[in-house]
Amino acid sequence: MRMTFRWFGEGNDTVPLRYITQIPGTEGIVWSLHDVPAGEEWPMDKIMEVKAQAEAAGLHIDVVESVNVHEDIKLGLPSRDRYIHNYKETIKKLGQVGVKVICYNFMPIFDWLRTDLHKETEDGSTALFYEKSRIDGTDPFELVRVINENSALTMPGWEPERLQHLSTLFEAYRGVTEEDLWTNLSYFLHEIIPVAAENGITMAIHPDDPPWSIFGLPRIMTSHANFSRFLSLYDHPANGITLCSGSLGANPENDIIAMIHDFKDRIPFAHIRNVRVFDNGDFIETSHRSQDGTVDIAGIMKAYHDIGYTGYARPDHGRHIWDEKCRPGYGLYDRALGIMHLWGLWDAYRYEAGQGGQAK
Ligand code: DNO
Ligand code: MN
Repeated sequence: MRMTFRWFGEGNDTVPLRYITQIPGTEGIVWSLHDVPAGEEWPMDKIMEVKAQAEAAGLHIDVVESVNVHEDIKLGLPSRDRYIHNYKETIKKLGQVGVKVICYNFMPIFDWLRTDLHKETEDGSTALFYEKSRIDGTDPFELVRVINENSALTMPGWEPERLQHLSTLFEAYRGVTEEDLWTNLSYFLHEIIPVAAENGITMAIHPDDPPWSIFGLPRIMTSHANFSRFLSLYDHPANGITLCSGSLGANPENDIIAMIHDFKDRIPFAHIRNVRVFDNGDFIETSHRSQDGTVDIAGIMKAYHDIGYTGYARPDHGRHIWDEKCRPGYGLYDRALGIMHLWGLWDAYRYEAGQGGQAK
């Protein structure tokens, strides 16, 4: 397992790179060019800038999250070919600088969605929270306004420039079904996977978060069956999955341990985090420990251990603890604790299997 840490870029993240280097066993950043709009080709000089910064801190840039997919591609519009062309050019450039995995998602309009970015918990920490009834009965425009007002830093997928076109986007998705989305995803994969393969890159789709339809928009990367279907759309090792335990775990019917075993050769990147799901469908993000949420993180790490996982991993979101001021979900403290918990489990399983306490 190769541990990484998401970093949003100089001036765009509260965590300095040298702090990341100091987290035990953490070898690389998970990065993106957050100021390049979806659909545009990434400029080489900006890619090189991040590479130089990371390497100066002793970290690699093997994993990119995300190269965002333009809405016209998800919608299957004729203009998609221009954006797919740009996507391929970006893949080629990332291959040239040694990137190995590109994480992306295929969610219409919204990336991950929560109703509260700072929900107070019993111990005084705050965490990302999803209140189902508020989403079910809410006007999406109002929600976007509130979320953006409460966030000091713009979150990926929530760029104000993009969201001001929200009504046009909703209009465009009217009548687009899940089957349409599958067709458009398949078209995209057939275009980009060969380019990724030629350039030494594995594409890794992220599950939808939460893994169900919101505001009537279609969502397909939600379940075991749908991930199987995804892998068979283009059956090639360069067509992989970012297995995110927190996103999939928001639906307790998802058996993540079974997915790790069934998809074992197709998981280049693991997001590992816990959530607590309540009976009414609400969920809150918690510490990584199995006891603190409803996702069995210890069982998940055992599964990764048992398949001999050699891919990349990151702790994904954390709570906001010790009064840290940070991007929602992306502080230093809880994610660093998460990494140590994951390594603790990993090392114990290795030790137990006679693979040595000091093995990687
Ligand atoms: C949620 C997070 C997401 C993820 C993007 C990937 O679990 O990991 O923000 O980064 O959806 O494209
Ligand atoms: Mn994730």
